[in-house]
Amino acid sequence: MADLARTAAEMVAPGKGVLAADESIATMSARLEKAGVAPTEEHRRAYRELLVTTPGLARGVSGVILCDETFRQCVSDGRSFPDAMARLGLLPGIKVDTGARPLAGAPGETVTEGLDGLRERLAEYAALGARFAKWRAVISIGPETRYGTGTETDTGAGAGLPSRWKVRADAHALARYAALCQEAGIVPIVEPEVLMEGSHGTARCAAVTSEVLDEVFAELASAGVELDGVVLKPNMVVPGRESSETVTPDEVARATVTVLRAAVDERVAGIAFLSGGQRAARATANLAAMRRFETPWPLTFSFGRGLVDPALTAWRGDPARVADGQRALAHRVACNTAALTGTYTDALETAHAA
Ligand code: 5MM
Repeated sequence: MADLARTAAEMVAPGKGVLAADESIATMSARLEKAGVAPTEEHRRAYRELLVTTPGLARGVSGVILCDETFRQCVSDGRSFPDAMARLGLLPGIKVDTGARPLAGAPGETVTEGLDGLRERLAEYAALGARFAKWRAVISIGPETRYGTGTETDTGAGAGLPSRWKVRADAHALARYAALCQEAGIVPIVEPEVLMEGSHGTARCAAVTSEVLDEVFAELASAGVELDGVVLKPNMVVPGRESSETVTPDEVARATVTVLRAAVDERVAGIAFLSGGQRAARATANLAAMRRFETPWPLTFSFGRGLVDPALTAWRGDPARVADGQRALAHRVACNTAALTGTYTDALETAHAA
């Protein structure tokens, strides 16, 4: 167990975060197409090589999460991605869930799958060099039910979601995954993501995030998961994308830390936020604002889009623009590292564009 706790502490070491580059083949292909790049296996590989070989990446990034395809690919010098990363001082991580599928008994809701054969897959990933893993549950917030008012939102699609059954099913799967990871000597990133899609306000996001985290920690306890060998990857508490509510980074930080303090066990090794589709600079500003609050665990980033979107746009599949893509990623890492150390400013944010 001491090894797991050491690895988890390394993942959330001061001034460092985790890069999520584990988009599934379908998601990565869609993002490449949107950027005007043909969605081939070689482009997915080349893009991930650009990311992990960014000069100086390990100064602000402790580890990188990859998907199965990338984990088995090689960088240009012939080394496997996990080997190349280890040499670059980056912990290799692997996404082991197989995605969200419709949940029987919960119309319109999903459960994240991937437990079948997971023990064997984890043993193989450990042999290939995986030091940590990730499993993401996705929770949608539907319109609030207001029984008896006769309005359309009472019974409209998704009203009242998430259901208890969905929350329990995802929490149970996360705990079984986490226990299997620890058995294999791999640190689990536990990611219950409450999505930003919807018109709900901050209060509803806070209530749903609390409910989800309470259930996750109850299940982790039932499964005997050692919390100092776990990194939690939650959403920030923010209003839905279609909400008219506006909030400042300080308000996001206060709402988020309040929920986490009440729900997250103090023994957890650290908390690494996802960006959730927020604008990259906004996710960083929110993270910077979290520093004003004391917490029993280190807080950091495990952004996907919030780190890599500008790099993909700068690269656009052109080998001559690899250095541009790497500069864009290095800039986002520098901004987020500054957010962690209290040196994030508007000037730093705009420095790269200038
Ligand atoms: C990088 O994207 C991850 C994999 O997504 P799919 O399995 O849907 O292809 C995703 O789990 C990501 O790690 C989290 O959503 C956090 O990423 P963001 O972009 O929200 O920080």
